[in-house]
Amino acid sequence: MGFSREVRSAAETIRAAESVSVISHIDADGISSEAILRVAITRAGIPVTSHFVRQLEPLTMKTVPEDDSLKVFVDLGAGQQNLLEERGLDPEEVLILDHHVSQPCEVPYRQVNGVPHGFNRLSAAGIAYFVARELDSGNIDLAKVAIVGNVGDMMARETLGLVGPAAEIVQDGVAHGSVRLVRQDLNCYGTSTRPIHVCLSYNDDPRIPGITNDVRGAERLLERVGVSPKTRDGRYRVWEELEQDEKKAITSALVQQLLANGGEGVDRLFSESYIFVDEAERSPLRNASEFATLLNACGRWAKPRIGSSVCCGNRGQVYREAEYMLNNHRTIIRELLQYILETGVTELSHLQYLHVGDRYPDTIIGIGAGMALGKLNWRKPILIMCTLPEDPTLTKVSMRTNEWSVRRGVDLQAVLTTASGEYGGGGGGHPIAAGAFIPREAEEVFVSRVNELLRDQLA
Ligand SMILES: [Mn+2]
Repeated sequence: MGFSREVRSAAETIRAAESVSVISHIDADGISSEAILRVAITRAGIPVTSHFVRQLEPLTMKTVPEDDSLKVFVDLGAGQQNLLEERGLDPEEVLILDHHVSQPCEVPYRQVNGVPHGFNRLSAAGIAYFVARELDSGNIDLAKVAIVGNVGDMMARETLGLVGPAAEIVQDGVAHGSVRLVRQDLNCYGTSTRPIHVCLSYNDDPRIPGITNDVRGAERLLERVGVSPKTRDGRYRVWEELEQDEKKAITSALVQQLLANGGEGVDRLFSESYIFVDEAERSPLRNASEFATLLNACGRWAKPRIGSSVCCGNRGQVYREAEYMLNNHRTIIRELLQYILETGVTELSHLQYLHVGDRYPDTIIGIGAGMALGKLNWRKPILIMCTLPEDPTLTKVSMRTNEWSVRRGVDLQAVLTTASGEYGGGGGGHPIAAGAFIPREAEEVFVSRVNELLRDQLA
């Protein structure tokens, strides 16, 4: 069955349901997927309830209600069909909307998934969106939320913009009027909220000598090209509000800085960005990547419903709570970063690593690892381990690297999948960021195995 037919048939399945239960994941993609489905199903006049899980495993299967609703698994389910089977779920009461690789299964559960059709850069929120649009063409107002999910799941990262069916969603958002597509924007995080020099100095894709990790260097660059970092009334300006010629002056200077250092990364200086014109300027909801961070903050601190509610357009008290989650998230990540830098990492030939014990929740150690990498030896991938309070026999592993290493052949997903598999664990992710669970007693041998695999990749 072609992808469009899968989408049409999923919409028919939903339309025919008496009631729907949505089971989704707590990250930005899962939260936005759930919001899209809940809004679209409610608009279709069908009662819907939602359930969030950190991951679908035997323990969390109990959140799947035992009733005769249609169970829509989104951003999960494809790889856990054995759990649905074990639970005895009938193919008639299940619909899977996922973008992860499917696990072979005896029961023919219905599924919409871009992967078998070669759409590898379409996240679950994208699939949920196509189903929602099939339910009612009026649902194109949800394109914006789908873009947040796709960007949050790094679908735009390698290609410097959304491609394939995800690019069609961007076009819908533009047609609807809620999305502004900027084709050649600065490839930088925080363009709607951070002071320009901070925004520039935090960026390491591409890594710019004299700017990356150097706030003073970034300030001097602004001075040199004559762009005032502040408004007349003394407030720091953000990238989004600069005049065209000011942006041009800065990017030209950045290109020169890169060329003066060998020219590596010039091709990654620009990327598409997606601005939400109906959101307040200088707010974290103003562009797709910052909106995604807000959702991740809600999810990682066990408040996915707050994030979902913001996706549905709720502001006021709900938005204040989401903002609180975001600020709290950032404070704790700063503490974690401080902890990593103060404790120090152990360096192996191709890897640096640290065990943070139970000091920080496993949902944020990857982010801390990513931030620490820029301040440590950024040429070596970083691996952070932590213990899981709910299961002391398991260790969570998070790894981060940068585009510089990926271009040289590093693939963290491959490394962690292989190494964790050898010790009876499991892992996944992306070349640049990946995670795994391993048995606690294997920690030491696991780390040296990862180092060996990285050495092989770079050979
Ligand atoms: Mn996803």
